Amino acid sequence: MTDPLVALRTWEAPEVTSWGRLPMNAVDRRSGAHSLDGDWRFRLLSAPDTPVGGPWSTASVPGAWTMQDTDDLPRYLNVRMPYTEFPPLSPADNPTGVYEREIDVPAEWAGRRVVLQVGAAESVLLVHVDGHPVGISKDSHLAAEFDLSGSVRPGGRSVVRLTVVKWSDASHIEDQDHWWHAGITRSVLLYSTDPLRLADVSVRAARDGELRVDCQVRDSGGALPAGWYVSGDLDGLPLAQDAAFDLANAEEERVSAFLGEARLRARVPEVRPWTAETPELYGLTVRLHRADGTVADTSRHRVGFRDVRIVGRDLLVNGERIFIRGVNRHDFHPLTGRTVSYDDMRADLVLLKRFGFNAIRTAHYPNDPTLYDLADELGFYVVDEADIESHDHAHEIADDPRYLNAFVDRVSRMVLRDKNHPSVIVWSLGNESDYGANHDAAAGWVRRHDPTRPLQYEGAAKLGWADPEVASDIACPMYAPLEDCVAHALSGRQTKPLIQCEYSHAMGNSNGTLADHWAAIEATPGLQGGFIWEFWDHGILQRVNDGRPVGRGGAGLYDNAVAAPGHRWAYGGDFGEKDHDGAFVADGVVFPDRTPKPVMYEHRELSAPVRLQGVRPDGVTVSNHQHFRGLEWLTAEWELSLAHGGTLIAPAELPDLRPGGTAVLPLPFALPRDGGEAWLTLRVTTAEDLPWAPRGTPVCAPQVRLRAAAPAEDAVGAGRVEIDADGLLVHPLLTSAPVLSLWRAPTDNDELGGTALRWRAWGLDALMRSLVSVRQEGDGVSVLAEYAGTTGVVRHRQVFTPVEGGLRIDEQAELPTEFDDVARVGSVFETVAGLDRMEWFGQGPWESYPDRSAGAPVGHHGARVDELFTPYLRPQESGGRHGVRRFTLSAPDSTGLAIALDEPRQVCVTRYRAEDLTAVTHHDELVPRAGCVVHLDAAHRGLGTASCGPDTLPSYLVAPGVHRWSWTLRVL
Ligand code: IPT
Repeated sequence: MTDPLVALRTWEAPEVTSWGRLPMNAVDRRSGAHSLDGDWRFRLLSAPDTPVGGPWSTASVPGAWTMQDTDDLPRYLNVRMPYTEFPPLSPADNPTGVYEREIDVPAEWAGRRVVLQVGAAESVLLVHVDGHPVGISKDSHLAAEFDLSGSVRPGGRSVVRLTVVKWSDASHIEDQDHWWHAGITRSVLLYSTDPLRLADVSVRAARDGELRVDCQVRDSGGALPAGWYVSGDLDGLPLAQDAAFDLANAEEERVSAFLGEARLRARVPEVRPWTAETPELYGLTVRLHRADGTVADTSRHRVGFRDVRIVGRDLLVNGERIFIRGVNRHDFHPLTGRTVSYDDMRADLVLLKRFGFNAIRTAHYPNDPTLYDLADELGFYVVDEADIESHDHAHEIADDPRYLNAFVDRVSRMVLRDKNHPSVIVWSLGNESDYGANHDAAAGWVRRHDPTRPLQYEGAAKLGWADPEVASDIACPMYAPLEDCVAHALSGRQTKPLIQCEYSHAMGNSNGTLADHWAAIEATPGLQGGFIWEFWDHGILQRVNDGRPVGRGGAGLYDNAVAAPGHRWAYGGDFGEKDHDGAFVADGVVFPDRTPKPVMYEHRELSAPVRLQGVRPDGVTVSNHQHFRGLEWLTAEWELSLAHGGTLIAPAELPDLRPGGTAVLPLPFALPRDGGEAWLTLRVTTAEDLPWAPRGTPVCAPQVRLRAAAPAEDAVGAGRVEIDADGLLVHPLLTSAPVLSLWRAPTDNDELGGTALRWRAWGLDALMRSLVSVRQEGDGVSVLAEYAGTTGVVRHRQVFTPVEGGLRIDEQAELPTEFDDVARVGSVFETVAGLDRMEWFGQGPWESYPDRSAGAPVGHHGARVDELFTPYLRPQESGGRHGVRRFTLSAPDSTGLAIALDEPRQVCVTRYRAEDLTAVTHHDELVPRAGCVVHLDAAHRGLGTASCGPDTLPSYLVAPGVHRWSWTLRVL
């Protein structure tokens, strides 16, 4: 007999969002459930209507089959669909996974209701039990539940078959920017309930301690039995029945009611409100009783008391205008694709807390349910986003009535699932799906069902940031230029909070101008922050020899951002896809193994809860930049860095400051007369063990300059300058003499923003040097050379003068007007092998660039040269240090080079030439050179975020005209 679920081709029917699926609810069923996770029998068919035959293999659940041992591999495309069929159609070649296993239904479940929960299946789930159709579900990122009571026998054994169709009408609205996978990606459970049960529990808990709990009750028989009632307590405090729902009065009518409703209330005295800074949770237990008082059902919830409101153009949490220091987060893992364990999710959030993030947008679908528990517990504001992105066919679908039900279904089921989480402060209708009637229908449902939270949708907001008609309470643009945001806030026309749903695209070496954004946000009423795109670099751990994903067994095969030999982080195109969007999938603030990229340190400093406001004669002004708490959870220590005197440490006493408060602390050190440039840093760490950080975890290190550098005079030296026939410096420790460099290995921003194209057109990557003259000048030698590109010529003069202990090199480069935006102007040279350590006085210790340097304090820093390079997935300019005053490169026996710069400069020391980096596509292909490749830059272009969004600001561009720099070179 033909299977009706197959015969109806439900995977090409957007009107069918489910069949036989139970309504979504927020009742907690985890305790007492039987896990069906593990190995299932598995067959991969080429299409859903292919007869199921052939031998079984096994697949692990939860898990995408694209990350297991099948020929259907992960595939990365951003906007474009991976096939040409128009919605709602699917390609004929449509991988379909058939999962099967036996379930034993306990005999004790006799008389109870038996429910199957499938955590997530991508993209259509068809359920059969013992060959009979039970149900259908769509939405790859929400659970589906089915009542199996009529299909299974307590004490008996049944066969459950879950058929998962990869491509469907639903794929057209799940066209998000990440890998395409398929399979059962979240856990599968079997549980039982009493026929009389809690159908849903809705909690409202306000910051004044007012608690309201609405319970829905159902019975399998349809009519409810007489006399049932609900009770509850909050950490032992009993809840009262609401009079309006007084069962005693209503009992007669309700005896045969189909849906029971009960409302419980409490007023919690001296409530401790929930905020992301103070994630105070209370334990709520709700019990459903039979008429004789015995308990038929129980549900446990954690409750946070808080309010979210928009007043004027401000988003307020508990009455305070908060800042959203957010990140976009996908459910991602380099070994499993989409399946994330509790430990993985916790590790994600712990890391975000440690780096100053306080908000998450669940891009672009409801994340794993556990994430919200962790966000409640650790303290994050969540923008919860529905699983709707129709990017490639956005315009057609937004108003297509066939998809109307799917839009409302996806948004409403998310709200029904997540409504009780205090962390969720805003609902989002989805991403990149144009704007149409289907959105308004979904928005209407949310506004009616949950008037306690604002709603946002970028696709609506972009029609007018202040437009009251569109379905968005928040102006939530993506990648809006900073000046447009500031102009809007200052225009007098702003009516809604401005919080960018995506900004500062973290692809490769990126996130330039983050500090400029935050300076503007903190200074401009109306701006409240945004969500960086994004948390992860979605590199999949791949074996290089056979090109297969490593899968779950790969835990030991990466470390400190780098994949083990023979492995790499795969991005688009690495699994043989013809059409793909390359490394655009690797655009996170952490590497695929969760190692923080340098931008994380920048972010940590920009979100510092404690700031130094400046130096006064009587001390340093310290301020509390939090919204809700004092500084008692922090401890600190002063550090004084002297350019010529090392580092001094002194204990610091943090003042008792309310949010927004300031105090003047006396200067902890008397400045020594001869220490030169001096910087005072407040090193702030956690004072006690916190759920997300052990005591002593760094929180921020605000810094002020106490004294500027005095101009240095180099004593005349007696040495000789040796110049070869090409006018190049000859030096025993240099294998390649200093020459002019205007080029960097293009970053992803340089490439995708189009700047690198101009550089190549100008020939900056292969300048032709020709010697013009060599002249004796006083004690020194002056060398003039020309560097010809394809369209312009740069004149470059170097004057080498002996100074005490070495040489001074004064350089000047004159850029023609056509070279109006180059990567750098500076010197590049290479050293002999063996100089493996760099010590410097300047900004550090992590990588920094002119427009991403706020998180790197000035001080004495040191590292192995190999550690200076940041292993971005696609090799590019990397490893720079901003504001370097002087440095040494030394061998273990302390011999080596000492370089001092005339001013703080951008310096980069790595094992790679720019052309080494451009010659390869993945980090594992790089072969380090034995010596050091050293760049000293008079000027270096900012990084910006032009791979998706604005380029750097004009002030970080390298202008044409004359550039001068000088430095000394000494042997240690
Ligand atoms: C925007 C998307 O919302 C996000 O999913 C991701 O693709 C990001 O950009 C870039 O990585 S859409 C983009 C076309 C503006």
